[in-house]
Amino acid sequence: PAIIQRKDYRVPEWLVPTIDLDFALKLDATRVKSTLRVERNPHGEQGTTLRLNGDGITADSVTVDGQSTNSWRMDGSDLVIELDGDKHEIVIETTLDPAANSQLSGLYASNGMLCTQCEAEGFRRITFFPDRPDVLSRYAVRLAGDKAKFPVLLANGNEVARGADPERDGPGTHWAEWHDPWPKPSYLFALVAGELVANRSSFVTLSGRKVRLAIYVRPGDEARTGHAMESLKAAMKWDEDVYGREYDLDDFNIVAVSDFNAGAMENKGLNIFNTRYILADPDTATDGDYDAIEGVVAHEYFHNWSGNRVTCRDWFQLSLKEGFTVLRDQQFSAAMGSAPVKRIEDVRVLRGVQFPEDSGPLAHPIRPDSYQEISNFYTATVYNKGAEVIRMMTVMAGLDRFRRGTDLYFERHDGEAATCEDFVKAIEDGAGLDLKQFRRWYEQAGTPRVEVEMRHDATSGEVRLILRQTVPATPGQPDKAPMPIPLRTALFDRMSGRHGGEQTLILDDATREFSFTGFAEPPVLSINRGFSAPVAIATPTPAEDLLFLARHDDDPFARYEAMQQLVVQHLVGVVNGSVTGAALDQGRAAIGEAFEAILDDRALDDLMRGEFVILPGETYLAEQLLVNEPAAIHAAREELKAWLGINLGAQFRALHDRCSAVPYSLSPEARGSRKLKTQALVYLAPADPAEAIRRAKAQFDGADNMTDRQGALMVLCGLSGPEREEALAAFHDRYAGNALVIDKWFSLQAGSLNPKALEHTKALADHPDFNLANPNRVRSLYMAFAANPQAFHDASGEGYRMIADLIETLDPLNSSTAARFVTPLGRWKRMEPGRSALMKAELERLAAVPTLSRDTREQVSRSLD
Ligand code: HT7
Ligand code: ZN
Repeated sequence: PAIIQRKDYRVPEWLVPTIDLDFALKLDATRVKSTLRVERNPHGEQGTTLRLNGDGITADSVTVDGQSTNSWRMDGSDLVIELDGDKHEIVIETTLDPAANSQLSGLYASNGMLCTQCEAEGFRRITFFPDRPDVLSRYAVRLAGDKAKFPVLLANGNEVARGADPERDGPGTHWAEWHDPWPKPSYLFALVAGELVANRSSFVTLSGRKVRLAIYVRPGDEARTGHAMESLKAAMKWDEDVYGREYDLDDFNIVAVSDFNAGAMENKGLNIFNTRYILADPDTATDGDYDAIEGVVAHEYFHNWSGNRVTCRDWFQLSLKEGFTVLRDQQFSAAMGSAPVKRIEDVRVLRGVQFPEDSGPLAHPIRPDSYQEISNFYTATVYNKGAEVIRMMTVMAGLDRFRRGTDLYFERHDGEAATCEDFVKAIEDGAGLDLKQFRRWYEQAGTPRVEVEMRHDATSGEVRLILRQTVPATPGQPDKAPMPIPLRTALFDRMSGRHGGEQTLILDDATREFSFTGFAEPPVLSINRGFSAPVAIATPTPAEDLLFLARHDDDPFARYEAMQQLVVQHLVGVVNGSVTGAALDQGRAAIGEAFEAILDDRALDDLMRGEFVILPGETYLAEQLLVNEPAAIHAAREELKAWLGINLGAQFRALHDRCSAVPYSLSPEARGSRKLKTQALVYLAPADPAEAIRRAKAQFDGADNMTDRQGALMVLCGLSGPEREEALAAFHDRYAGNALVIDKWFSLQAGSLNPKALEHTKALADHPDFNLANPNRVRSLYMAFAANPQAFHDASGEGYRMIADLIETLDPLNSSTAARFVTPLGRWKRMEPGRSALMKAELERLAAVPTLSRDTREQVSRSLD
């Protein structure tokens, strides 16, 4: 298989300043006429061959400068034309079958409508083109189709004309013409045609221009678009206020589709969304769904500058737009709600998904050096670690200086296809930072481990803090150089419970020592506050210090972290056998005490309290162990939950009562109550199942919103009894036909703590509502299952077989979705021997499938290496 290397980048030989696209739209036979004006790139190699990428398409006709020609040939899937001049007009006609496009890349049909997904390499499935992000063109698009089937015709930019021309386009048709004034790469092209209704609004920009806003959905769904619209307007305002970025077209359109491979897509002026990130009302969407919609709507909007106005030179630079845009959406969501809660959630995702990626066979730097299939690199590393790397720049520079850097970046590179290096240089110049060594964060994979040693001299009152870093070896990178790690740090006086000011320590060598004075007693160390660097602090902290920080730290993240560490250190000890007998009792008692203090702390808001009482996840716990023992980790975590439920039963019952009395609203207080209400049930369930069932049933039956209903159903699902079956049936009946809610119904069962979750998942794959063609439905069942350690890691290996079978069946239909399921099987090297062999055997079985797609084959072979 061809391996594409970052170092092989060459500027394009030919540019395409303009492209006209003419679509005669039909669900099963769309004709595309593409007119490219091509020009030799004076900076490129001066060859005579124009290579136009294609994928699964054939040319019906090709003309050069108005003449039909035979100076073209197919080279694999690409169309190659020999040209003798410097400027030519090429016209190519293709015919597509969108209804047969199950890959959901290129032009495809979804529920009777037509839509596109071109990132990363979908445009070449529509027409032949130099399908690379550094070829920027002005697009003029004409769409024609049956007026009854496709009353709405949308493309990027501005609608410049519309009408009907039955002689040209056929009876019953209409057409629309869209021009996008902003040159863009092909991956940002989009069209939508279908029966859609719009929620319309407007936004007046910084400079007083009125922008028309519309969110298009299927008829009947428009009442559920209000939150997305409010999120969009808030994002537009925030980007002006915080980054000085104004919208640049007269229209901003969003379309929601139910068949979509990812969350959403930032096509210029025409964002296309998975319905999951648009539709919400209290009856069908949880508080988490509301937050996700706000974040994703903002993310796609922010791409208008970080991605569209300044795009990527090549796909190795993906983090240039994705890392930066994730940081921007995280900052936005923090500003819209509780900043500390948002930080905790973001770190939970990083540690639960990205840290395992960074320590596994698929580890790669945020700017990878090679790939076979780019869609495999839309990863937590490129997105979330990419955001953390830029966040560290904000820590080192401060927000004002960072803003000077981003202003310079946008000014220097507006209208260009840029690199990560361009971004770093602009921040360096604009913010006045020296990022020479910092560039290693772009080059090296792996999560740095920081060891901490504190030496205290009682006579002089000096404290010496010795910090050491190691960056673990990762595939292809056995040796690493030290990276600058900014650690926000405070030293607390034990007596007063206060510190004398926070400092940012930069650990920029393998070992560094920092000295502090004025400490009669050894202080308590609060380090990596706010999670200022994406590293693991490898040295255990004494439990008494963690208890101190959990009570006194004035950094909310550090306080949360102290609680988490207290639990992590205890559970890791239980699993590896070092915590037994009296130590086990003491450990539990300390955790119980800390929980009680959190439950009683009146100064804490409920949203934050809700975060404190979530135990570290099993994947994160597994990361702390050299050899993963999923059954032991699960048992230890469940036993601790039960112990807390028994010993703090009165508090959890009181909490459930208190929170159940708070009426529904979207206020932070009410949201906090809903979060805690279900958390209380989570602890009561293993401690007193009958009581938990009674309370969960009452919560389910009385719920006036999805957060409470889903929370109660989750708890019931994990238990056994008629209440579980009744609630599942009632939920299914109530929401029959509402795809997004039925997805929840699948997920709750596949992700459940119920010991029969494996059996239930198997049965659900045969449920009439299950549909392999819809990625949301596939993910709702199988991603939830693969993320459910006790079911997926069943000692029989049946869970592994089920995922491998899914990959094999799904791969020919939708390879990029299938490839994503390889990751959970890839963790075999860190697994205990029995399960490790079973996982590896499934990967080997997949590797032997001769017809495997490039996407899946790349992931399978990297996982086996
Ligand atoms: N930039 C978008 C990426 C995306 C995508 C990638 C591969 C296959 C399908 C896809 N749909 C969208 C989304 C984003 O990060 O904003
Ligand atoms: Zn993005």
